[in-house]
Amino acid sequence: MGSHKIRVGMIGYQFMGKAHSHAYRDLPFYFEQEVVPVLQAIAGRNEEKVKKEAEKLGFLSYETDWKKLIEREDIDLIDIVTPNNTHAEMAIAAAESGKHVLCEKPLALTAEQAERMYQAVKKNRVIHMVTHNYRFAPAVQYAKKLIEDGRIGQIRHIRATYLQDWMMDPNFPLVWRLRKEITGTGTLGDIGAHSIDLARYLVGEIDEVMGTMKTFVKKRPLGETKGGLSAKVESEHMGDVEVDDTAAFLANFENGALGVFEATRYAGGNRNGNRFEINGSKGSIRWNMEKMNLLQVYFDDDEPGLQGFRTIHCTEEHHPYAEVYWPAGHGIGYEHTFINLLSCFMDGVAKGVAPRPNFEDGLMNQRVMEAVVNSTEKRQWIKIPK
Ligand code: SOE
Repeated sequence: MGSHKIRVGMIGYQFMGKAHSHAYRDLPFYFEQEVVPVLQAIAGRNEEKVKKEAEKLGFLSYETDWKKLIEREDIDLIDIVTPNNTHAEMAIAAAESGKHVLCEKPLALTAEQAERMYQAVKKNRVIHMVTHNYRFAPAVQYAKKLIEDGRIGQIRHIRATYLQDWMMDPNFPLVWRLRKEITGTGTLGDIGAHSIDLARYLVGEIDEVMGTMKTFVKKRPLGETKGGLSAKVESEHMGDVEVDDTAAFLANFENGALGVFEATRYAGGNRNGNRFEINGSKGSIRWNMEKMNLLQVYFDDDEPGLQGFRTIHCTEEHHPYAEVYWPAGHGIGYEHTFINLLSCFMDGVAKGVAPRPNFEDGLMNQRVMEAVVNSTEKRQWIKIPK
């Protein structure tokens, strides 16, 4: 197959920078595709650090000003892995200079920003995607297939929880994920956004929500960690936590299904408990990221006496992506969700169509989150604007 190169310029290089760079590097190893990424350049403000990261992550060059990266003629795709408050300006500038854009989630701070981002990529006809990577776990894609094939019938419930515990210690510092001006919302945008994306993918559009949000630890030491999610700082200076430690909401879907959502960083013992259970008129499906290759399914027409949830290891030839990885039972991990997502992005570039989840999905997601915040403030059901 003939291939052409797409030259990647990445802005940022921490947790997500590492996940994305690794995925670009591994992509051609597993997927034979028409469009192949080249790690052309990376941007970060601190020269010493960005130089070191460029070498480690495998980029050919670096910039200390993201605007210069976007102006460069030897870059075709801008990948944004910086904190949320920077996404809109960067993505719009990238689109306006004719570059394809991949952006970390949540797409923006507000629905208004997300709308402008979506208009910019549409107007400039570039390929765009937002990195809701969990859609790309093979078990989740198989769940989607079972739903589309009608195997669980009409969907009535989704119970989606995203449970973490890495911020329970009150001495954990006021990192950017807790600073409203940088992050927008707390758990809602950081992890609840993933549950919303999974629900929209598997169940459909949300019509209205009723939310409640809480902040358990109201002051934290000032300072940043070294990039991980668990390091602590000692500081005498405290700052206010202005975002949610937990967000929960009820949702009515357009197709009549009912959703119950919960996102928290205070669910002790749950490190990355991204889970859902979907119940339909003919069966049920359950997934848990911590056992990401497994899917639990229940079919109501199973023989009486043998009914119950069965556990499927989604690594067989019948399952999505199995053919590019390992033999049955040899599972894949978190990092492969990003590789699978990028394979879609590259296909999208080859075909000239923005794959999903794209900026339109990011915008819809943002509208749901904004409605959850409004509902919490007003203590009433809020319709999602269309
Ligand atoms: C931290 O809460 C975090 O890394 C999120 O930012 C990611 O989106 C999620 O995938 C895992 O947890």
